[in-house]
Amino acid sequence: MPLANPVRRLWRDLSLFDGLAQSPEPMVMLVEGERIAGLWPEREFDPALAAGAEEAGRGGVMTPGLVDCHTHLVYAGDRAHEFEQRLEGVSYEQIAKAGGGILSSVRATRAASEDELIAASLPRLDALLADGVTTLEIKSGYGLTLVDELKMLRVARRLGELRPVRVTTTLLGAHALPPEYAGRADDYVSLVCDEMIPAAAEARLADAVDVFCEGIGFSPAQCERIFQAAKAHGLAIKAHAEQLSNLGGSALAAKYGALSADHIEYLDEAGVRAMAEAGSVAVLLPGAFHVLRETQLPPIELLRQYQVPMAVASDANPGTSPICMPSLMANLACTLFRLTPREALSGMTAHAARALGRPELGRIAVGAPADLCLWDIRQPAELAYAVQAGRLRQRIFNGVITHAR
Ligand code: DI6
Ligand code: FE
Repeated sequence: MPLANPVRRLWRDLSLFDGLAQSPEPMVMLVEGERIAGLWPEREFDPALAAGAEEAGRGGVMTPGLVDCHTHLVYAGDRAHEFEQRLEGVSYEQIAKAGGGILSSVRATRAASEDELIAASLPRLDALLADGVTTLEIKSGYGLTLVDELKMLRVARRLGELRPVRVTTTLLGAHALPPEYAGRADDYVSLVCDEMIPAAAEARLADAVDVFCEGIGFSPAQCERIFQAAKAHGLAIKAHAEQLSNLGGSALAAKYGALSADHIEYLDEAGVRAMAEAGSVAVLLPGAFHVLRETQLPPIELLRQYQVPMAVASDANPGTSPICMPSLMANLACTLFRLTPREALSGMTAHAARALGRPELGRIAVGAPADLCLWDIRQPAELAYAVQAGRLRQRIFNGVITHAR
Protein backbone atom coordinates (compact mmCIF):
# COMPACT_ATOMS: atom_id res chain seq x y z
CA MET A 1 0.00 0.00 0.00
CA PRO A 2 1.38 3.46 -0.82
CA LEU A 3 2.27 5.55 2.24
CA ALA A 4 -0.35 8.16 3.11
CA ASN A 5 2.28 10.88 3.47
CA PRO A 6 5.41 9.75 1.69
CA VAL A 7 8.58 11.82 2.23
CA ARG A 8 9.13 14.08 -0.78
CA ARG A 9 12.66 15.09 -1.65
CA LEU A 10 13.89 17.30 -4.43
CA TRP A 11 17.29 17.50 -6.15
CA ARG A 12 18.05 20.55 -8.30
CA ASP A 13 20.48 21.46 -11.03
CA LEU A 14 21.65 17.91 -11.77
CA SER A 15 23.86 16.62 -14.52
CA LEU A 16 21.90 13.41 -14.99
CA PHE A 17 22.87 10.07 -16.49
CA ASP A 18 19.73 7.93 -16.63
CA GLY A 19 21.44 4.55 -17.15
CA LEU A 20 21.58 4.81 -20.94
CA ALA A 21 22.21 8.45 -21.78
CA GLN A 22 23.14 11.79 -20.36
CA SER A 23 20.46 14.50 -20.20
CA PRO A 24 21.35 17.38 -22.50
CA GLU A 25 20.50 20.02 -19.90
CA PRO A 26 20.39 20.45 -16.09
CA MET A 27 17.56 18.49 -14.48
CA VAL A 28 15.32 18.48 -11.43
CA MET A 29 14.34 15.19 -9.79
CA LEU A 30 11.58 14.49 -7.28
CA VAL A 31 11.55 11.36 -5.10
CA GLU A 32 8.38 10.40 -3.27
CA GLY A 33 8.73 7.62 -0.75
CA GLU A 34 10.58 4.78 -2.43
CA ARG A 35 10.16 5.91 -6.03
CA ILE A 36 11.24 8.53 -8.49
CA ALA A 37 8.15 10.70 -8.92
CA GLY A 38 9.22 13.48 -11.28
CA LEU A 39 11.95 14.58 -13.71
CA TRP A 40 12.01 17.97 -15.40
CA PRO A 41 14.53 20.11 -17.23
CA GLU A 42 15.53 22.85 -14.77
CA ARG A 43 14.27 25.62 -17.08
CA GLU A 44 10.76 24.08 -17.30
CA PHE A 45 10.45 23.31 -13.62
CA ASP A 46 7.52 24.83 -11.75
CA PRO A 47 8.08 24.66 -7.94
CA ALA A 48 4.33 24.15 -7.50
CA LEU A 49 4.92 20.63 -8.88
CA ALA A 50 6.92 19.76 -5.80
CA ALA A 51 5.12 21.74 -3.12
CA GLY A 52 6.20 20.69 0.36
CA ALA A 53 9.24 18.75 -0.88
CA GLU A 54 12.48 19.18 1.01
CA GLU A 55 15.50 20.18 -1.09
CA ALA A 56 17.96 17.32 -0.57
CA GLY A 57 20.73 18.36 -2.94
CA ARG A 58 21.84 20.82 -5.58
CA GLY A 59 24.40 20.32 -8.35
CA GLY A 60 26.61 17.30 -9.05
CA VAL A 61 26.14 14.25 -11.25
CA MET A 62 23.18 11.96 -10.51
CA THR A 63 23.35 8.36 -11.75
CA PRO A 64 21.35 5.26 -10.97
CA GLY A 65 22.75 3.34 -8.02
CA LEU A 66 25.46 1.06 -9.38
CA VAL A 67 24.56 -2.58 -10.06
CA ASP A 68 27.39 -5.09 -9.62
CA CYS A 69 25.92 -8.05 -11.49
CA HIS A 70 28.71 -10.62 -10.97
CA THR A 71 30.49 -11.11 -7.65
CA HIS A 72 31.88 -13.95 -5.55
CA LEU A 73 31.85 -11.73 -2.47
CA VAL A 74 31.32 -14.46 0.13
CA TYR A 75 34.43 -16.50 0.92
CA ALA A 76 36.94 -17.10 3.70
CA GLY A 77 40.71 -16.74 3.56
CA ASP A 78 42.74 -15.08 0.85
CA ARG A 79 45.03 -16.10 -2.01
CA ALA A 80 47.83 -13.54 -1.76
CA HIS A 81 50.42 -16.33 -2.04
CA GLU A 82 48.96 -17.41 -5.40
CA PHE A 83 49.20 -13.85 -6.61
CA GLU A 84 52.92 -14.04 -5.90
CA GLN A 85 53.21 -17.43 -7.62
CA ARG A 86 51.54 -16.03 -10.72
CA LEU A 87 53.89 -13.07 -10.75
CA GLU A 88 56.71 -15.63 -10.86
CA GLY A 89 55.17 -17.17 -13.97
CA VAL A 90 52.94 -20.03 -12.71
CA SER A 91 49.61 -19.91 -14.58
CA TYR A 92 46.11 -19.79 -13.07
CA GLU A 93 45.37 -23.18 -14.65
CA GLN A 94 48.57 -24.76 -13.28
CA ILE A 95 47.69 -23.56 -9.78
CA ALA A 96 44.15 -24.94 -10.17
CA LYS A 97 45.42 -28.33 -11.37
CA ALA A 98 47.75 -28.54 -8.37
CA GLY A 99 44.76 -28.22 -6.00
CA GLY A 100 45.07 -24.49 -5.38
CA GLY A 101 42.97 -21.76 -6.94
CA ILE A 102 39.23 -22.14 -6.37
CA LEU A 103 39.80 -25.29 -4.27
CA SER A 104 41.98 -23.41 -1.81
CA SER A 105 39.10 -20.99 -1.18
CA VAL A 106 36.77 -23.99 -0.93
CA ARG A 107 38.82 -25.43 1.95
CA ALA A 108 38.73 -22.12 3.85
CA THR A 109 35.04 -21.52 3.15
CA ARG A 110 33.95 -25.02 4.19
CA ALA A 111 35.80 -24.52 7.50
CA ALA A 112 34.10 -21.19 8.21
CA SER A 113 30.81 -20.72 10.09
CA GLU A 114 28.04 -18.51 8.75
CA ASP A 115 28.99 -15.78 11.21
CA GLU A 116 32.64 -16.01 10.19
CA LEU A 117 31.67 -15.69 6.55
CA ILE A 118 29.51 -12.66 7.35
CA ALA A 119 32.40 -11.04 9.21
CA ALA A 120 34.80 -11.75 6.35
CA SER A 121 32.41 -10.47 3.68
CA LEU A 122 31.01 -7.32 5.30
CA PRO A 123 34.13 -5.16 4.76
CA ARG A 124 34.06 -6.08 1.07
CA LEU A 125 30.35 -5.28 0.86
CA ASP A 126 30.89 -1.97 2.65
CA ALA A 127 33.62 -1.06 0.16
CA LEU A 128 31.18 -1.64 -2.71
CA LEU A 129 28.48 0.41 -0.98
CA ALA A 130 30.88 3.29 -0.34
CA ASP A 131 31.59 3.40 -4.08
CA GLY A 132 27.91 3.57 -5.02
CA VAL A 133 26.59 -0.01 -5.33
CA THR A 134 22.88 -0.36 -4.51
CA THR A 135 22.31 -3.83 -6.04
CA LEU A 136 24.70 -6.74 -6.29
CA GLU A 137 24.66 -10.36 -7.23
CA ILE A 138 26.49 -12.83 -4.99
CA LYS A 139 27.39 -16.34 -6.13
CA SER A 140 28.01 -19.46 -4.10
CA GLY A 141 30.67 -21.82 -5.45
CA TYR A 142 33.25 -22.14 -2.68
CA GLY A 143 31.24 -24.76 -0.77
CA LEU A 144 30.71 -27.53 -3.35
CA THR A 145 28.69 -29.67 -0.94
CA LEU A 146 24.95 -29.32 -0.49
CA VAL A 147 25.39 -28.01 3.05
CA ASP A 148 28.18 -25.57 2.24
CA GLU A 149 26.58 -24.17 -0.92
CA LEU A 150 23.35 -23.48 0.99
CA LYS A 151 25.42 -21.96 3.80
CA MET A 152 26.99 -19.52 1.33
CA LEU A 153 23.61 -18.58 -0.14
CA ARG A 154 22.16 -17.97 3.33
CA VAL A 155 25.13 -15.72 4.11
CA ALA A 156 24.52 -13.81 0.88
CA ARG A 157 20.85 -13.30 1.77
CA ARG A 158 21.79 -12.20 5.31
CA LEU A 159 24.24 -9.64 3.94
CA GLY A 160 21.31 -8.07 2.11
CA GLU A 161 19.44 -7.78 5.41
CA LEU A 162 22.41 -6.31 7.29
CA ARG A 163 22.98 -3.44 4.86
CA PRO A 164 20.76 -1.17 2.73
CA VAL A 165 21.38 -3.00 -0.55
CA ARG A 166 19.52 -5.37 -2.85
CA VAL A 167 21.23 -8.77 -3.12
CA THR A 168 20.41 -11.33 -5.76
CA THR A 169 21.87 -14.80 -5.26
CA THR A 170 23.21 -17.34 -7.71
CA LEU A 171 23.95 -21.00 -7.09
CA LEU A 172 27.35 -21.79 -8.63
CA GLY A 173 27.65 -25.40 -7.51
CA ALA A 174 29.41 -26.16 -10.80
CA HIS A 175 32.36 -23.86 -10.11
CA ALA A 176 35.01 -26.56 -9.68
CA LEU A 177 35.11 -30.30 -9.13
CA PRO A 178 35.63 -30.93 -5.40
CA PRO A 179 38.49 -33.36 -4.60
CA GLU A 180 36.16 -36.02 -3.17
CA TYR A 181 34.63 -36.35 -6.68
CA ALA A 182 37.95 -36.61 -8.54
CA GLY A 183 37.37 -38.72 -11.67
CA ARG A 184 33.59 -38.65 -11.11
CA ALA A 185 32.59 -35.30 -12.56
CA ASP A 186 29.27 -36.63 -13.88
CA ASP A 187 28.33 -37.84 -10.42
CA TYR A 188 29.10 -34.40 -9.04
CA VAL A 189 26.91 -32.82 -11.73
CA SER A 190 24.13 -35.18 -10.59
CA LEU A 191 24.58 -33.83 -7.05
CA VAL A 192 24.21 -30.28 -8.39
CA CYS A 193 21.13 -31.18 -10.48
CA ASP A 194 19.36 -33.57 -8.13
CA GLU A 195 20.13 -32.05 -4.73
CA MET A 196 21.61 -28.56 -4.79
CA ILE A 197 19.26 -26.98 -7.34
CA PRO A 198 16.05 -28.44 -5.86
CA ALA A 199 17.09 -27.53 -2.30
CA ALA A 200 18.14 -23.98 -3.20
CA ALA A 201 14.93 -23.45 -5.18
CA GLU A 202 12.73 -24.92 -2.45
CA ALA A 203 14.29 -22.69 0.24
CA ARG A 204 14.20 -19.69 -2.12
CA LEU A 205 17.90 -19.21 -1.55
CA ALA A 206 18.87 -18.81 -5.21
CA ASP A 207 17.53 -16.53 -7.93
CA ALA A 208 19.72 -18.03 -10.65
CA VAL A 209 22.07 -20.91 -11.44
CA ASP A 210 25.56 -20.41 -12.91
CA VAL A 211 28.22 -22.79 -14.26
CA PHE A 212 31.93 -22.56 -15.06
CA CYS A 213 32.02 -23.96 -18.61
CA GLU A 214 35.74 -24.49 -19.13
CA GLY A 215 38.49 -27.07 -19.48
CA ILE A 216 39.29 -26.69 -15.77
CA GLY A 217 35.55 -26.42 -15.00
CA PHE A 218 32.67 -28.35 -16.58
CA SER A 219 32.04 -29.54 -20.14
CA PRO A 220 29.20 -28.17 -22.29
CA ALA A 221 27.33 -31.47 -21.91
CA GLN A 222 27.58 -31.24 -18.12
CA CYS A 223 26.54 -27.58 -18.17
CA GLU A 224 23.52 -28.47 -20.30
CA ARG A 225 22.29 -30.92 -17.66
CA ILE A 226 22.57 -28.15 -15.09
CA PHE A 227 20.67 -25.66 -17.28
CA GLN A 228 17.88 -28.20 -17.71
CA ALA A 229 17.62 -28.73 -13.97
CA ALA A 230 17.65 -24.97 -13.34
CA LYS A 231 14.83 -24.45 -15.84
CA ALA A 232 12.82 -27.27 -14.36
CA HIS A 233 12.98 -25.47 -11.00
CA GLY A 234 12.12 -22.05 -12.42
CA LEU A 235 15.57 -20.53 -11.84
CA ALA A 236 17.28 -18.11 -14.21
CA ILE A 237 20.50 -19.16 -15.97
CA LYS A 238 23.94 -17.57 -16.21
CA ALA A 239 27.31 -18.90 -17.38
CA HIS A 240 31.01 -18.28 -16.88
CA ALA A 241 31.91 -18.99 -20.48
CA GLU A 242 34.75 -18.49 -22.93
CA GLN A 243 37.02 -17.16 -20.18
CA LEU A 244 40.13 -19.24 -20.94
CA SER A 245 39.08 -21.04 -24.15
CA ASN A 246 36.15 -21.29 -26.58
CA LEU A 247 33.90 -24.26 -25.74
CA GLY A 248 30.66 -22.71 -27.04
CA GLY A 249 29.33 -22.22 -23.52
CA SER A 250 27.79 -18.81 -24.28
CA ALA A 251 25.77 -20.15 -27.23
CA LEU A 252 24.66 -23.11 -25.14
CA ALA A 253 23.54 -20.80 -22.32
CA ALA A 254 21.75 -18.60 -24.86
CA LYS A 255 19.88 -21.67 -26.14
CA TYR A 256 18.46 -21.99 -22.62
CA GLY A 257 17.51 -18.30 -22.49
CA ALA A 258 20.37 -17.27 -20.20
CA LEU A 259 20.24 -13.83 -18.62
CA SER A 260 23.95 -13.47 -19.36
CA ALA A 261 27.20 -15.03 -20.42
CA ASP A 262 30.13 -13.67 -18.45
CA HIS A 263 33.89 -13.19 -19.15
CA ILE A 264 33.64 -14.16 -22.88
CA GLU A 265 37.17 -13.18 -23.90
CA TYR A 266 37.27 -16.16 -26.31
CA LEU A 267 33.72 -15.70 -27.67
CA ASP A 268 33.39 -16.00 -31.47
CA GLU A 269 30.86 -14.52 -33.91
CA ALA A 270 28.50 -17.52 -33.77
CA GLY A 271 28.38 -17.10 -29.99
CA VAL A 272 27.71 -13.38 -30.27
CA ARG A 273 24.87 -14.07 -32.73
CA ALA A 274 23.33 -16.67 -30.43
CA MET A 275 23.43 -14.22 -27.53
CA ALA A 276 21.84 -11.47 -29.63
CA GLU A 277 19.01 -13.81 -30.67
CA ALA A 278 18.36 -14.91 -27.09
CA GLY A 279 18.61 -11.41 -25.60
CA SER A 280 21.43 -12.47 -23.26
CA VAL A 281 23.63 -9.76 -21.76
CA ALA A 282 27.42 -9.90 -22.23
CA VAL A 283 28.99 -9.39 -18.80
CA LEU A 284 32.52 -8.03 -19.13
CA LEU A 285 34.88 -8.56 -16.20
CA PRO A 286 37.91 -6.34 -16.71
CA GLY A 287 39.20 -6.98 -13.17
CA ALA A 288 39.84 -10.66 -13.93
CA PHE A 289 41.34 -9.76 -17.31
CA HIS A 290 43.69 -7.33 -15.57
CA VAL A 291 44.71 -9.61 -12.70
CA LEU A 292 45.30 -12.62 -14.98
CA ARG A 293 47.25 -10.37 -17.36
CA GLU A 294 45.04 -11.80 -20.09
CA THR A 295 45.74 -10.64 -23.65
CA GLN A 296 42.74 -12.08 -25.54
CA LEU A 297 40.21 -9.22 -25.71
CA PRO A 298 36.45 -9.89 -25.62
CA PRO A 299 34.86 -9.27 -29.07
CA ILE A 300 33.64 -5.77 -28.23
CA GLU A 301 33.15 -4.65 -31.84
CA LEU A 302 31.03 -7.73 -32.66
CA LEU A 303 28.95 -7.22 -29.52
CA ARG A 304 28.28 -3.65 -30.65
CA GLN A 305 27.43 -4.78 -34.19
CA TYR A 306 24.95 -7.37 -32.96
CA GLN A 307 23.64 -4.95 -30.31
CA VAL A 308 24.26 -7.32 -27.44
CA PRO A 309 24.00 -5.21 -24.28
CA MET A 310 27.32 -5.09 -22.43
CA ALA A 311 27.42 -5.05 -18.64
CA VAL A 312 30.56 -4.43 -16.57
CA ALA A 313 31.01 -6.10 -13.17
CA SER A 314 33.69 -6.54 -10.52
CA ASP A 315 33.84 -10.37 -10.40
CA ALA A 316 35.03 -9.63 -6.83
CA ASN A 317 36.67 -12.91 -5.78
CA PRO A 318 39.79 -14.07 -3.94
CA GLY A 319 41.60 -15.39 -7.01
CA THR A 320 41.18 -13.49 -10.25
CA SER A 321 39.68 -10.18 -9.09
CA PRO A 322 40.27 -9.27 -5.44
CA ILE A 323 38.87 -5.82 -6.20
CA CYS A 324 35.89 -4.15 -4.56
CA MET A 325 35.86 -0.82 -6.35
CA PRO A 326 33.25 -0.50 -9.10
CA SER A 327 34.56 2.86 -10.33
CA LEU A 328 37.91 1.18 -11.03
CA MET A 329 35.98 -1.37 -13.14
CA ALA A 330 34.55 1.48 -15.22
CA ASN A 331 38.07 2.76 -15.77
CA LEU A 332 39.45 -0.69 -16.66
CA ALA A 333 36.56 -1.37 -19.04
CA CYS A 334 37.57 1.76 -20.95
CA THR A 335 41.35 1.45 -20.80
CA LEU A 336 41.54 -2.33 -21.39
CA PHE A 337 38.44 -3.04 -23.51
CA ARG A 338 38.07 0.38 -25.19
CA LEU A 339 34.49 0.86 -24.04
CA THR A 340 33.38 4.46 -24.11
CA PRO A 341 32.73 5.97 -20.66
CA ARG A 342 29.02 6.00 -21.53
CA GLU A 343 29.09 2.28 -22.40
CA ALA A 344 30.95 1.53 -19.17
CA LEU A 345 28.37 3.43 -17.09
CA SER A 346 25.43 1.79 -18.87
CA GLY A 347 27.26 -1.47 -18.21
CA MET A 348 27.22 -0.79 -14.48
CA THR A 349 23.62 0.40 -14.36
CA ALA A 350 20.92 -0.37 -16.95
CA HIS A 351 22.59 -3.34 -18.66
CA ALA A 352 23.82 -4.83 -15.38
CA ALA A 353 20.25 -4.75 -14.05
CA ARG A 354 19.10 -6.63 -17.14
CA ALA A 355 21.80 -9.23 -16.53
CA LEU A 356 20.08 -9.85 -13.19
CA GLY A 357 16.60 -10.01 -14.70
CA ARG A 358 15.72 -6.77 -12.87
CA PRO A 359 15.26 -4.24 -15.70
CA GLU A 360 13.36 -1.84 -13.42
CA LEU A 361 16.66 -1.16 -11.62
CA GLY A 362 19.69 0.69 -12.97
CA ARG A 363 17.54 3.44 -14.51
CA ILE A 364 16.51 6.95 -13.55
CA ALA A 365 12.91 7.06 -14.74
CA VAL A 366 9.61 8.16 -13.28
CA GLY A 367 8.17 5.23 -11.36
CA ALA A 368 11.49 3.43 -10.91
CA PRO A 369 12.79 2.57 -7.43
CA ALA A 370 14.83 5.50 -6.09
CA ASP A 371 18.26 3.80 -5.97
CA LEU A 372 20.61 6.64 -6.85
CA CYS A 373 24.10 8.09 -6.51
CA LEU A 374 24.97 11.77 -6.38
CA TRP A 375 28.63 12.31 -7.27
CA ASP A 376 30.92 15.28 -6.69
CA ILE A 377 32.06 15.48 -10.30
CA ARG A 378 31.13 17.70 -13.25
CA GLN A 379 30.22 15.12 -15.88
CA PRO A 380 29.41 11.38 -15.83
CA ALA A 381 32.48 10.43 -17.89
CA GLU A 382 34.69 11.47 -14.95
CA LEU A 383 33.56 8.34 -13.10
CA ALA A 384 35.42 6.22 -15.64
CA TYR A 385 38.19 8.68 -16.36
CA ALA A 386 39.59 9.25 -12.86
CA VAL A 387 40.18 6.55 -10.25
CA GLN A 388 39.52 8.25 -6.96
CA ALA A 389 37.66 7.12 -3.86
CA GLY A 390 35.40 9.49 -1.96
CA ARG A 391 33.52 11.16 -4.78
CA LEU A 392 30.11 9.84 -3.69
CA ARG A 393 28.25 12.75 -2.07
CA GLN A 394 25.01 10.87 -1.44
CA ARG A 395 23.90 7.30 -1.85
CA ILE A 396 20.15 6.88 -1.98
CA PHE A 397 18.65 3.45 -1.46
CA ASN A 398 14.94 2.89 -1.98
CA GLY A 399 14.33 6.60 -1.46
CA VAL A 400 16.41 6.88 1.73
CA ILE A 401 19.73 8.74 1.86
CA THR A 402 22.05 6.13 3.36
CA HIS A 403 25.45 7.79 2.89
CA ALA A 404 25.93 11.55 2.87
CA ARG A 405 28.81 13.91 3.31
N1 DI6 B 1 36.19 -17.52 -13.14
C1 DI6 B 1 36.68 -16.54 -12.39
O1 DI6 B 1 37.32 -15.60 -12.80
C2 DI6 B 1 36.30 -16.78 -10.99
N2 DI6 B 1 35.52 -17.98 -11.12
C3 DI6 B 1 35.50 -18.37 -12.37
O2 DI6 B 1 34.90 -19.35 -12.75
C4 DI6 B 1 37.54 -17.02 -10.20
C5 DI6 B 1 37.28 -17.69 -8.91
C6 DI6 B 1 38.55 -17.95 -8.15
O3 DI6 B 1 39.67 -18.02 -8.68
O4 DI6 B 1 38.39 -18.12 -6.92
FE1 FE C 1 33.20 -15.02 -11.74
